[in-house]
Amino acid sequence: MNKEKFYITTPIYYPSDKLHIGHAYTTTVADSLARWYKFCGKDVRFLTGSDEHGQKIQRIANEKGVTPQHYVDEIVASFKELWKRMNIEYDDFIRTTEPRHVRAVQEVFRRIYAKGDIYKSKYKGWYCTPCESFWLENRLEDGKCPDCQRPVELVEEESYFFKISKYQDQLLHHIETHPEFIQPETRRNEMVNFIKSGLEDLCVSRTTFDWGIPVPIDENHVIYVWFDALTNYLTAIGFPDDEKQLNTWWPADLHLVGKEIMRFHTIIWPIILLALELPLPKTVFGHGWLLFDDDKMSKSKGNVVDPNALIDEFGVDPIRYFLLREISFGQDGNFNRRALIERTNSDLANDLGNLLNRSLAMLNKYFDGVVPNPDKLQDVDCELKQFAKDTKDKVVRLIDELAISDALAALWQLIGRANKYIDETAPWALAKDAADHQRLSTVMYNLIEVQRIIALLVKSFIPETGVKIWQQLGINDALDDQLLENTDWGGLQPGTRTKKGDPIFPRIEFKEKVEAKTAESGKSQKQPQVKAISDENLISIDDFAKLDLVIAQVLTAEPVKKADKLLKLTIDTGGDQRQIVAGIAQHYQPDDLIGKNIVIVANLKPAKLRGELSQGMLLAATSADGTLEVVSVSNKIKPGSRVK
Ligand code: ME8
Repeated sequence: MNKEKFYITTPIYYPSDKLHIGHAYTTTVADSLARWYKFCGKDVRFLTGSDEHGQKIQRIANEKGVTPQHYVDEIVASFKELWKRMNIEYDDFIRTTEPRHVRAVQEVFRRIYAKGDIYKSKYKGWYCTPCESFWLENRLEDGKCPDCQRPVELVEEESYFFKISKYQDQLLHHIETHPEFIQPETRRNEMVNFIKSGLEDLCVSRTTFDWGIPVPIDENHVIYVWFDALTNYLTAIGFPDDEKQLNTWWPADLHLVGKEIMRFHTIIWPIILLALELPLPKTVFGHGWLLFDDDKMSKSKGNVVDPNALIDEFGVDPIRYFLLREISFGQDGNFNRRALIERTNSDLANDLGNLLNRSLAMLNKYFDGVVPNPDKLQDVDCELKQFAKDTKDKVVRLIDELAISDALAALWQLIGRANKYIDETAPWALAKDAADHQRLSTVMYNLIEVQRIIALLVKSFIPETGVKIWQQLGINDALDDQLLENTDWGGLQPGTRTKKGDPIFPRIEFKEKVEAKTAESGKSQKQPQVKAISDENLISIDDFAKLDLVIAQVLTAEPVKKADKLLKLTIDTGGDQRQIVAGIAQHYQPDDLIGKNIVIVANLKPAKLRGELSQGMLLAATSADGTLEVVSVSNKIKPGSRVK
């Protein structure tokens, strides 16, 4: 049997310090996709590793008074420990100091040199050591690195140059004819503009330090660290010795990288491959940054979040789930402790955890914990069964589109549907009458069966939770052997003895009180005065740009129980759905809002109001007589449009 292959990679990280949550983000996404495609029956290879050469590492080792090798060995051990704790199941971990890699990089250099595409000359220009990138004067911004805004150094040295300009048109043609090559589209446009502004030949060797792979034809030079690092994707699949392995896995299906290193992966790397006459990777996806207080996390800014400390506090799956669900893949997103706790409590403890707990408690009570035989299905059962099937199809499609957060949102709709099924079928009422015994059997079977399917669909993303649910369901078949096809309805064997355990996600108590900011729009009955313009209340355009004001369409609206001022709305923000809670119940009938295109602050910290999660705030204005009107625009403006 010939399985379809899937080769996925993360960047290989610099061991310039311990890893932070930003690195964990890319690697968690890659791990989840690798697990998902294995589950879908593909032959998957998942590569990560460490980028150990270069001036930056040599300097740090010197400062610490140890050899670079000694220094990287220690840090790389901490990388591997972290990945183990995060349940990252890579197939290979490549270190650029390994002999297999040195051989591969030297061979790439040799081949391109033999082709006449590498020549010796002199470099005079700027260098950003944190990014390990060369810059010509005209690309600098305020004399600083345009990527990281840090100071650059003047470098003047003999260098080998790679004629990348020669491949400019060929690369542009490839990008234009392969829309899937650079994703998301905004990054493609940035890269195309960069290429069109003209590519300069690239320095591919250095002489002012020696922590690198020697140029095979000139021992005075070491190979430029990015030329070295990018080659890792070939080394790990046997280049140059193992043709068969290389042909099996190359081209890579997906290089996942942060947006700041797209230039290396979509310009320099493809041109190296064009020069080697090898096919180009199918997709390079440049995801957004994880921000902390709206600023990029970085070691030099000292605002990094340590994943080990988070795992100690919350366990691994809340972190994996938060990263995958909270951040729309491709866009920047804030890391926020409060939001992590909210997500854990609402989605994991309430929705998923309680579903399992309630169901198994009832099964213990009514059937001694043993799954009964189902009888005829009624409409409500068929609906649940269809919902499970539709969810599976939707998740398959969304993951293929790399819409990971949306895929999890869809999965949680199924969890919500299963919780609703309990309320609709009221097993406790059926249990009161012996005449309803068959019906109770069917309901309890369905309830456990839908959770078998849920366990299979979530296990790629939150693997520890998948295992915990599976164990409590008491299913004997090994979870690792289960594939997508096992999610068809009816796979659960009647007679299975479940093993109810502790709640899989205990609720996390907040230390501070959650502010109810989102409800405040409807509270004030007084006509507010517009403040006169004065220096104290002026904001800069940058302050305004922090607000993510978005058009959203109201899909559903309903009152919040025991809160006479609140309405909860499901809104479409252009491809994503979310819930907001607003203090407008005394001014609007829920039905009047459905279909309206409202304006929301989309990047407001989520909050819980009367137990309901609110992810954003709508804008509204109050008139002199106290009536309130929600700000809205016509339906000509599509949901997701930005208000500027
Ligand atoms: O660039 N948000 O290594 P690196 C999201 N060695 N992702 C982040 C992040 C953040 N705040 N911070 C880091 C290098 N990352 C090179 C790569 S590949 C041939 C060589 C993730 O240690 C993201 O994937 O600086 C980013 O591209 C990568 O870590 C940079 O890691």
